[in-house]
Amino acid sequence: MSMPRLAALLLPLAACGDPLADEVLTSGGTWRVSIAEAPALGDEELRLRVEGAADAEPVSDLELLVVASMPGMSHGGSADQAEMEEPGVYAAQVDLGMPGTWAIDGELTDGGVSEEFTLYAEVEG
Ligand SMILES: [Cu+2]
Repeated sequence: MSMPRLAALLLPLAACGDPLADEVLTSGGTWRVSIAEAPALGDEELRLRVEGAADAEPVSDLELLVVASMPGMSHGGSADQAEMEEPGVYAAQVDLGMPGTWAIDGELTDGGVSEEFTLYAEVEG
């Protein structure tokens, strides 16, 4: 495929919302998820912060499934069940083995409510 055609395919994606958001609302609008601290290259732990979208209070005892992958590349992608470290802070096992932009896909579950999110972590080389 020629470069101009490739660029034309990618442009609509880039224009759709903020593609590099490090803080997002979950799919049903119940929670706000953000990167708790910028991860470093090779980090095996990624900390996410989860707050109620309405009250900005830390949310405890959620189930959180996290998958880190690099968009357009074949590495990453194994899911981990995150552990709550303190109210509103969850740590997931990931292997951020390459500098660049990582997509963090997650699913939060609280009883019968399950919502998804995607945010992005910038890993410095
Ligand atoms: Cu990569």
